Amino acid sequence: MNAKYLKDYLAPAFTITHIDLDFYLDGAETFVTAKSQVVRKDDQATTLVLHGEGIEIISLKVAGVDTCYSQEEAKLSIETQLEEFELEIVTKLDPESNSSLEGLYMSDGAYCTQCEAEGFRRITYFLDRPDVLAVYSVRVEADAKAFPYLLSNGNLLEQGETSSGRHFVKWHDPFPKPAYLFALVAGDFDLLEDQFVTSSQRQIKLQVFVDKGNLHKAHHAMASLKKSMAWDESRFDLEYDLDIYMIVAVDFFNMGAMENKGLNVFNTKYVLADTNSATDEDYHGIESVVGHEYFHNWTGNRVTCRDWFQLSLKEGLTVFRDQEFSSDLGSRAVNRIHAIKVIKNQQFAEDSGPMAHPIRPESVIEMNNFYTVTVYNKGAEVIRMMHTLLGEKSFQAGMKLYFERHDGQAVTCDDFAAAMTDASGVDLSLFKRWYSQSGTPVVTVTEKYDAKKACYSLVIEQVTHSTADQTDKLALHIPFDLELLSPDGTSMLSQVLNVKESRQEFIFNDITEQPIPSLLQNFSAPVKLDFSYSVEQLVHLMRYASSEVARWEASVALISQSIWDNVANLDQQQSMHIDPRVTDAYRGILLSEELDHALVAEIFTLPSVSALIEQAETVDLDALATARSFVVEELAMACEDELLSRYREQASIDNAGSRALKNICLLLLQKVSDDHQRFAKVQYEQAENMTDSLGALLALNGEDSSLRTTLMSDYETKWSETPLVMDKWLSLQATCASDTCLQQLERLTKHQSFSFSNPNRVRSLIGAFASANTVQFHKLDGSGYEFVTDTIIKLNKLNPQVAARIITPLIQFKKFDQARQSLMKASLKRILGLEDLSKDLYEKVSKALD
Ligand code: BAL
Ligand code: ZN
Repeated sequence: MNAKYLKDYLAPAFTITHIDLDFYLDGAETFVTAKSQVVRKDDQATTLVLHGEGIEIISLKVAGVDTCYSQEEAKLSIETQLEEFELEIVTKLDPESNSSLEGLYMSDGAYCTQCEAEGFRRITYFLDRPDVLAVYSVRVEADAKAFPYLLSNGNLLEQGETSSGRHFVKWHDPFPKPAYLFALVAGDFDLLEDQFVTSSQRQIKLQVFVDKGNLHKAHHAMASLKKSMAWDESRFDLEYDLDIYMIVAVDFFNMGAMENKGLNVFNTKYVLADTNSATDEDYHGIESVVGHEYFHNWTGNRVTCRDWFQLSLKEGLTVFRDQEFSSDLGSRAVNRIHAIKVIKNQQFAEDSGPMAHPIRPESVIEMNNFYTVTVYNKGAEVIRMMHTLLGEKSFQAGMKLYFERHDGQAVTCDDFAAAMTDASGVDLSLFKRWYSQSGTPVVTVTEKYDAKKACYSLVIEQVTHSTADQTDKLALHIPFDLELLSPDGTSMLSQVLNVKESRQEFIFNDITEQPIPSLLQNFSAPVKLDFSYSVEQLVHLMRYASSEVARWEASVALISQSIWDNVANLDQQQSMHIDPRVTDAYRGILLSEELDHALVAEIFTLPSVSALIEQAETVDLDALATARSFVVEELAMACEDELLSRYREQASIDNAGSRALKNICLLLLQKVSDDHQRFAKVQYEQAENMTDSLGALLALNGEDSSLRTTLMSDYETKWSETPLVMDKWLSLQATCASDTCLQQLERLTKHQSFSFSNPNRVRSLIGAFASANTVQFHKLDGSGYEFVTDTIIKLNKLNPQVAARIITPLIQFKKFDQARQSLMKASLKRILGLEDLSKDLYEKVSKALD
């Protein structure tokens, strides 16, 4: 299985300017007629090479004449001397047996498509690459009763009846687009309609389609869409362009959602919500994903990627935009904390594992493997750093210039950076290394203070260690946000330093007292900070840092230090203990009146075992888990009174921040005494929303108990007919700390609420187990690895994309002891030995075993 390389990019020899698609939808007898207007771009080219996979050709005509072609490895070649011609291809598809959920497939009785990255080639033979932009006209015909709604991109042109109970609809999308943005949906839905009036007074019809009976759960998605449209106008001066914007929610979907022009297809998880069935976190996720897909209309659709190596051009930028949207609408600090956790807990792991790649990868075997936290989330951090360097005004000038230059084009990350540079005058030439260099820089800081001269200095050194994909690393341009606090907690200085070399010294004069530095504030660059903070300094930062994010960072550093100290104690066979200054600092947070409840909840959400693993080079997992449990219990015991009073205080307050705080207090109280189970029982029984129900169950999920069994069973009975709500139950089972967890999971793979063919179900049960139940997954008898491996093998043919997603924790074995490494490698070898191994799995497993 061959890799493709960025360095080999060639502009297309032919392009397609228009395509007329005719879909005759009829189960296993589905036909697609595609008439493409092909134009030669390269005078020398005489072979038109099209992409196509897993589809049957019924006929192929060039300029109206049946024509010979050759086929080899998902490519079809036609010899031609013509400059411009119509290519007509009829293909036959079987959407019902398409379990990969790429191309045209069925989701619960509805036809739908997923074409990014390379799904369109499973519909017809085409130039399926993002730099071929065509105008699409689409006719869809199907049975009128079973499929009353026939949807595609753009504006609706015409509809009518055909013979024997069938009907058709014609759509036209005036904006040229790459094939990955094509979409079709045919089905029977409930429809929520609304409208949005743009800043230039155009009326846009808004439609959200959901499965029958779910209309009452579509309102939050609709409200989020309207907020997104208004926000993109006010913050980015970007207006919607078509007359209609449609969202369709489907239960079978590999991704979260897809930004097809004018017709977004969404995973139900990011549309359906009411307070009974969805948590505050779900509500937030919906707002953020609806925003993300909407923002793609400009950053992705109007200006798209030249090739898939440039994926971060649209994804990094759009994640940055959705993060800003959430931060402008909600708590900036809490949103930032969530984004930082993704980088530290997941992206750093990717960077230090076998799939390390820069945000603009240089080689790819299966593109679906590169929809990663690196391309998306580190990509967003790179945009955020540009924003820090340029400031909001110049950044917006850069965006304006980017659209002026490139509207309607397929471009590169370099084109984006050039627009930013040209609009701002800021030299980004060194900064652009972030696009090509993988790995996480380690930034080591040492401080010096000369009281006599009132001079404080910081030496900042950076090094990026070699990664699986690259050995030679260069110094990066790192915006390093710094605050100096005086011993009484006042801010003495706040500044962003430009770190550009391997070693730099920064000198600050007139610093009359020894300051406490708040380093890399707001996580101003995606790097690992190495600074020997004392307990006193961290406690000071928790109390006084101006930035709420810095206070949270200090709390994570403080508690982590305490856990690692106890790992060392265990290694040396010494008893464990916790410094009272740590528990006092945490108690101080609970006693503080001024802090936002959501922020307090974040501070008390103590780092998970997997987050702690990312702080170390190698790990003794058993000692780490023991030390963590000890510290969490000690902290909870030391704060019991405050946790109880905070819990009681929030009980009746109806907002998300208070619920988050209440639920984390409840969870920590369970570590103190079984007596506190009664709070969980009452909360579950009296819950008026899913956040409270789930909060109670999560609090009890730390161990087996008869109460847990009773409540889990009650929940199962209550929600057995609501798949998204049962997903939460599956995840609770998968992340239960009990030693019997795995036996339970094996039984649950046969539960009526579970199905291997639905990605949401697989992610909720097996994905959650592998990624979030670190201790049980890494059990020394290898049973966790075996269980996940069996699932991956089952999914290899059924849905390779999902298989390759859930394998991630299994390929990240380097930090573990030899015994675990051997077991994990043996599992990977079992996968590598499969006949018909998918490209998706091959790429990850072969790199891991390399
Ligand atoms: N483009 C794939 C889904 C998303 O990132 O919006
Ligand atoms: Zn996206």
